[in-house]
Amino acid sequence: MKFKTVKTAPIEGQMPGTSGLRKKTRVFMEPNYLENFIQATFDAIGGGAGKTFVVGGDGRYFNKDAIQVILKMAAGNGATKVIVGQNGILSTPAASHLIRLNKADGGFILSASHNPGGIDEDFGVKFNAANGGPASEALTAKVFEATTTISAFETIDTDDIDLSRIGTTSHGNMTIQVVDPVSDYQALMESLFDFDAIRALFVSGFTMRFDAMHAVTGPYGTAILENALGAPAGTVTNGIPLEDFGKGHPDPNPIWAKELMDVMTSDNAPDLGAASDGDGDRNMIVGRGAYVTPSDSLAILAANAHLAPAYAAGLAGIARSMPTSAAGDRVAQKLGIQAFETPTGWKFFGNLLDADKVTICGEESAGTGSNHVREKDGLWAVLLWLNILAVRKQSVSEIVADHWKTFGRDYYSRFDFEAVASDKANDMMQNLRGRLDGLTGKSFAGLTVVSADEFSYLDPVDGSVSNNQGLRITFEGDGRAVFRLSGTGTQGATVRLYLGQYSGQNGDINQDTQTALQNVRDAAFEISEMQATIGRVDPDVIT
Ligand code: VG1
Ligand code: CO
Repeated sequence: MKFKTVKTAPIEGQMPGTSGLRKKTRVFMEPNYLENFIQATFDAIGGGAGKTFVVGGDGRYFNKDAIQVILKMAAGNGATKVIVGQNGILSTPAASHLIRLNKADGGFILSASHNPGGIDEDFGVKFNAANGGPASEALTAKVFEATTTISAFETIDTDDIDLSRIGTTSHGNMTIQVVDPVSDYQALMESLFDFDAIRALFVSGFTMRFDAMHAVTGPYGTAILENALGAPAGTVTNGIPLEDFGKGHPDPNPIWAKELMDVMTSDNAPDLGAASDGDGDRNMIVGRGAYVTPSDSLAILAANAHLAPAYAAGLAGIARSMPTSAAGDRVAQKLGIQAFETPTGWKFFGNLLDADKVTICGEESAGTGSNHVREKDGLWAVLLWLNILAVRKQSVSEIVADHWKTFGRDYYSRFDFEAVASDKANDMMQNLRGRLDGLTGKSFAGLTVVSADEFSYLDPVDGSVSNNQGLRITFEGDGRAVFRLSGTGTQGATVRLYLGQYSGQNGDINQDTQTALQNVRDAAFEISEMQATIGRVDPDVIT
């Protein structure tokens, strides 16, 4: 083993987005591309010397190669220890847990989440800090800064390290501990939920289908749902992680998890359907013929969390990202606890969780999680649902209907316009931004604007401010439209339009979602002048 300093030069565009640096896989495979970003991260955290890191990824194409690069660079930068998932596999929440459990100084998670995988698809790298959560905006800014001035990176000369066997090996001054990706995570889940009650639920004949979408949650789902909780073999489908996710799009929503949706709306539908994404931090919940919107799922989990052992003492507070519906806020109000509204991305929940201001957090994009880790956690959400179903002994649709009767219903839908030319998308946002001040009181498609602003967030814990976090317009009659540009895409711009319409306890809570949202949708199209600016009003994906 020999230490080696390799000369390099800055590479443009290494600015992390909502969740790490995401690019086409071939971009990551270009000479020094990954190395530069990893070295910049070590530099931004004050070096790797004497530190412990966790490394793992969702198993997509290039995962194994990237991990070898990172392990060698960790040694080159003087790290003491790296904990890595067997065969390089770790789900995002499991990696977050390992960082916390081992009091590591941080971790590298290799994933582009729900984006497809393969040599012609997407790859990503995320750095999580010592609290187990995504790097703060301040830290990502430092990493980016370091990518613009980099001149060399540190590594070692050695053969590839065998990650197929569990155990600890020495590599010069650094040890590498290969761990089972599932066992510590499973122990954490067992400490949070009433596994006996869930086991009894399955014994009573309750049926479920968990679609791992050929991504990282396969081994987790099989170990926990089938082996530990006694769900019949075959409950987990598409359970073997593949480098290209079976050429699918591992995004758990009714569009991309169509195979599951078809089963859930058929005569043979099991009691519960669930799916997770590429790296295991998202979840979709669907009852027999009843899709639960992620915003509702957050609210329902919060309202019922006390039924699970870990949350029996109640919640400190509830946080949601701004585009997420206010359903969770209504629960917080009833429980007499605080509700927080943060920008999109899990990094903004970290401080609130660390300061014990909130226990449960969620995003409209199918992310829900709690203070057990510092990431959203797909399987955790599924297990909390199962725990609630085991205690309430009602169906998913009964629980949802009961929730709407108590709190009213937040109709919700997101329209995504993908691969829009970046300049056009920016023009559309700039045009709308420039007119926000004059919108209040004006009517669009028959709806009067009550307020219009650009969301900025003042972090109540560290006082930092994050500007430009989405344009939001509220209408008379409790409707809302939000516009923002995605920060996870790898091609052009993705415009997201989030639509919401509240209908109170006495309102009509049984409408078709798109019908209920028609007025806000028409008003949003008119206000944004989308047709004129980006040339389209037909979304690629509606969730
Ligand atoms: C999207 C979602 C956001 C989520 C982020 C990372 O970001 O909207 O809610 O936190 O992905 O999730 P954006 O900027 O594209 O809207 V994951 O599961 O892709 O790591
Ligand atoms: Co994800």
